[in-house]
Amino acid sequence: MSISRSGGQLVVDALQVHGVELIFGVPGESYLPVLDALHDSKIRFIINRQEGGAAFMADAYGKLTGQPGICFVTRGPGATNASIGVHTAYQDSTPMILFIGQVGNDFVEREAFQEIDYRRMFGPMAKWVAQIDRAERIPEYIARAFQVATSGRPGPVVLALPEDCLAAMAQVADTRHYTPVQASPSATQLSQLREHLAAAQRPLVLLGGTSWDTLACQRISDFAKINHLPLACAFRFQDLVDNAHPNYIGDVGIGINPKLAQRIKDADLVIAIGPRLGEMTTGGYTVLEAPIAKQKLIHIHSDALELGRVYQADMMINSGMKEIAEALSTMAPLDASAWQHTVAQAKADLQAWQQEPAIFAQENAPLNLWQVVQTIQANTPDDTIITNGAGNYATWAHRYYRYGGFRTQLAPTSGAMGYSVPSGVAAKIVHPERTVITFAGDGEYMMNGQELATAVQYKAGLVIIVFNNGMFGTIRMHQEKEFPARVSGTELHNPDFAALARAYGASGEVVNSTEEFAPALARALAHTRQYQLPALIELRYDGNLITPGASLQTLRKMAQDAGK
Ligand SMILES: Cc1ncc(C[n+]2csc(CCOP(=O)(O)OP(=O)(O)O)c2C)c(N)n1
Ligand SMILES: [Mg+2]
Repeated sequence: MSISRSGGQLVVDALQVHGVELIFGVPGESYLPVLDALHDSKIRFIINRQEGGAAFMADAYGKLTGQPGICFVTRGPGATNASIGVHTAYQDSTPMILFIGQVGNDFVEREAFQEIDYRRMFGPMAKWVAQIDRAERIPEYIARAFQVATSGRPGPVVLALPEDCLAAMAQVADTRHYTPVQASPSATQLSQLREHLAAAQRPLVLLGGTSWDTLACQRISDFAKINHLPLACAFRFQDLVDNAHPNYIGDVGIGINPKLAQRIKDADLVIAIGPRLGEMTTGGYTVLEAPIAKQKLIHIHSDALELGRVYQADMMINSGMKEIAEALSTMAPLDASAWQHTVAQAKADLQAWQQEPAIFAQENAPLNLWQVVQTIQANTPDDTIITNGAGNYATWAHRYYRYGGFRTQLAPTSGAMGYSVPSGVAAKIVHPERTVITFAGDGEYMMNGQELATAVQYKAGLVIIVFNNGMFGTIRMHQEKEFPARVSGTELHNPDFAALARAYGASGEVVNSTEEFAPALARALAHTRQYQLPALIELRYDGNLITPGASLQTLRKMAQDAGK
């Protein structure tokens, strides 16, 4: 018979059974037995400054490794703070497990201090929510949590741990390591897919979603190359292909290259491998019309329930990404003479789209943000990880940075602000040997900028670039389009970000002009390497530079001319 262990010890032992080495969180007295068991474990507990930051770090960990990101938080207040990360993991299909200390069973249901019913609170934004009421069942619940978080379409699981359950002693054996389960395409489906492709004139492959790994991405890139297929990536999954790959033709998201949108509309076959086909990836259901697209559509997804949810595709294949990639890598090459020429055309469209926009010259702008991205690209290794949250500043990365391949991009498809800094810090902790550059808006930075303290504490030497335009730019942009010249609720009076960074123990510099940026970046990179401490560069620029294509003034005038 196994020895008697506390609930807290059983939780930590179960995590170790499943290979966990790194976890994130904010402590609470609600889970002291877990904290105590961690004391003698090999698990590294990264202590965050706010649960939103902790949950975003767990999401970033899940995206980077494919293993569930683990986050520990306390009852009601901790859990509510962490919810943004759970929602993001759900929308982004990221494996994650959130453990919450819960009110003991002696007081539960009395609206005890900080009590919330997590099943109801997290029900719509997690794959599975449960409460473990008996210490003997902790190994079973945790094994299932790992199983659920990683199988099919990955996502978040929430487990509540009542105080008395963590304190209780139980004799129970450990489980085995979990085994993620994914579907595979059948031989019949593969031969049908091949027939559709053979009959096509203008096929296009669209990649997205999670449960990929380096080999699967390589296999799909090779499949595209051998068959001369144009390869696009869905919104914020643009690192599934090395962007320098000859077949990569651009990302399908907000502010899509109009030529790429037209190319998808004109395609006669779209093979969507992995993405959910939501409005960000379909131009609000215009590039692919719902429920029946004009193009022939083959939708391949890891979740059977995602297939047919919106699109009644011509073929729907339930498959994991590794499984479909392996299957496609063995497919006999097709005669590509009908479409072979389109790859170079589409690549040329992408390259033209990535040229310097005219706006900086037009506006006589001292700081050229396109040049900023070029400078970053030229001075960092190909495996650099770029992170960002929501905001118009992200466009400069998405459109002009050429991502170096699998897991060089961490960005929330949920469009959550506040993701940039925690994901950057987590990336640097997971991969200390890689360069990490975080793009943050001035609004966005303030939502989780406190995690700079976490970066300093754990010596995570990332570079943070704050795009300070003095406003919630995205909302101001929409405001000018709908209600021109009526600025309301979108202005920001900011602290001195560089001075603030120095107060945290990071380096901090302000850049006002293009010439200042390259030396500032060199100093920041040197600082991160020499001291393993973060560096922040604040870019101060005129808020009129809102998009690469049009200034705020132009948008205002267009709206006024349209009678708004
Ligand atoms: C948590 C959260 N709150 C609010 C929003 C709505 N929102 C989207 S972008 C944006 C403004 C972002 O401002 P900033 O970070 O300064 O970037 P900018 O657009 O100015 O470049 C807001 C408020 C959001 N997406 N997420
Ligand atoms: Mg801003």
